[in-house]
Amino acid sequence: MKRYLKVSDIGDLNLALQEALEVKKNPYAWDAIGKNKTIILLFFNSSLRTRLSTQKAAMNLGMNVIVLDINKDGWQLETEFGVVMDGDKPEHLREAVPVIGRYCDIIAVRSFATFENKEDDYQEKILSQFIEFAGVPVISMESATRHPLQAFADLVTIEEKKTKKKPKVVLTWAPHPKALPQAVPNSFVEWMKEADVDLVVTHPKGYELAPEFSDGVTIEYDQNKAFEGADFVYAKNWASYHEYGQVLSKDKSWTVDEAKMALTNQAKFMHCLPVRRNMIVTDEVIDSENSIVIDQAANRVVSAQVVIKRMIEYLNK
Ligand code: SN0
Repeated sequence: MKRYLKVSDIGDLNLALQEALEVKKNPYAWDAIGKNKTIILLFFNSSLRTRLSTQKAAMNLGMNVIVLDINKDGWQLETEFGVVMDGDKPEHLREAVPVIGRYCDIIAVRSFATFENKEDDYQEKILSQFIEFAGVPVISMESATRHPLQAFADLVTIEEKKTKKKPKVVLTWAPHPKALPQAVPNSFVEWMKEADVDLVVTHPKGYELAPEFSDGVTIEYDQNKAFEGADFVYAKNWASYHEYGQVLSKDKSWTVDEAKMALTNQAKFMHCLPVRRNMIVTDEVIDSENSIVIDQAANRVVSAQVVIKRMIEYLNK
């Protein structure tokens, strides 16, 4: 695997799932394949799970790991082309990325949507410079439009926890004080469309995802109706796509609570974390036996390890 940015990069989902379960059962079976290979985890934004799980996955494969928080260490990077660099950014990505590519065999990068400009975000202005100039394989650790390591871990979690062949999976918008990216819901929908699940997305009007993700997906604007018979409830906030980056609602009637979970088929509760308690979900629901958010986070090591393993196999060919 040469790059990992979206669902199509993983190929057959059943094969990926099989490999994930093998890796989970025996995480150290490939502990020599990454010897003398270096991965850099480069962050433009905060991280807990992504940083730790990706580092752990790389270590399980015997790799050397460099972590760089570009806002704290290194030069502030210019990302616009053709600008006179007379401001506070001493270095351009155009040099920084290929330099890093000479030191590292794999570059993993996190760069969230900035919400400054819809086109820039949806054309992946930052990530695409990494792909173009790195000269080595690139992994997205959440880009402006997608979070594929999360979605893969979510799929593994659903596969492990499901009690029927084709579970009903509901992605629900929930309120949040800030404007959050669409990356997590975009990727979740992108993956669930290809998985063997019955997917329903529910959100207030105005929160429709970009057409490339929402096309062909069942949208139910009545959250209670959407929850009926659900086997999995995945909560997430996102800012509006159509009124780009706007918070159109903070309606607490969308918070996932026990009354809503009672409408489901004893659904498992999922969230990618970090989660705002009593905004997105009540304490009672996230602390209940049906909450699988910690298992979901644990599977982040598994998804990262499959991806890095496939990249090392590609490099070692
Ligand atoms: C990020 C997001 O894309 O929604 C990362 C999720 C994996 N979440 C946040 O930035 C949460 C920040 C907050 O203030 O709650």
